[in-house]
Amino acid sequence: MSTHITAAYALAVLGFAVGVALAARLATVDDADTDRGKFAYLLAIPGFAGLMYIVMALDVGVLTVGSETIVLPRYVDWLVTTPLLVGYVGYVAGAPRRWIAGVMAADAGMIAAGAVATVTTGPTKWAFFAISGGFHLSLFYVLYRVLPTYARNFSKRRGLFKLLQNHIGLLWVAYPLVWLVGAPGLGYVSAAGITLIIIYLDVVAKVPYIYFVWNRRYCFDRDAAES
Ligand code: RET
Repeated sequence: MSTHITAAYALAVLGFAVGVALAARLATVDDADTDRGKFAYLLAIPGFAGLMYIVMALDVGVLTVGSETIVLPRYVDWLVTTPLLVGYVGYVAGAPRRWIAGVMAADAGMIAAGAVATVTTGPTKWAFFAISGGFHLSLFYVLYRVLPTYARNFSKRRGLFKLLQNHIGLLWVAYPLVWLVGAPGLGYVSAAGITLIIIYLDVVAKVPYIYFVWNRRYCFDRDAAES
């Protein structure tokens, strides 16, 4: 692995460390608020990503399956942390458990099918890409059509909900496009280029997300008092 890529992984680990520090403060701050925002749970997002990034920086877990290559820790990271990112948005919206579980399951399906698409070839690859894309669309449907009907009931939390909804809405469409132009798809962009783009996207998808919650941490309290 080139030193540039190793350096980018190391920088990302630093970024996730900032996310962990922020999430840790969020989890320990303001006595009674802690339960209402379920803040402790957010620690796992930059925490687990940081761990997988250390593994990637060490160049461990790059597997070759037939003619295809997969960076396994990347998919393990996504499989664990992206359902948490999207599930927490459901929690902020005040959605019932079945929708939170449903959107988390769709997300996990998207990542698992994407991993299969990455290591297969020919029609199988494109079938799994389509399955992953289908899960992606269903996730966006829940995010933009279902969750807002619940978020509407909260005056203060709604602001944080919209922020996280659009943060995901803007960033997450980039992933299938990057996959498409990279080696697992059409191969227009070099593996090193794709790796750098994904590192950047992953940090931006996770660390500012924690910051947004930190910034609006009191919204849970006020709405709880109102209802
Ligand atoms: C894949 C492959 C094929 C199709 C689709 C994909 C979507 C991936 C997404 C990943 C999001 C990752 C995030 C990481 C944060 O750190 C698996 C690339 C639809 C949406 C947000």
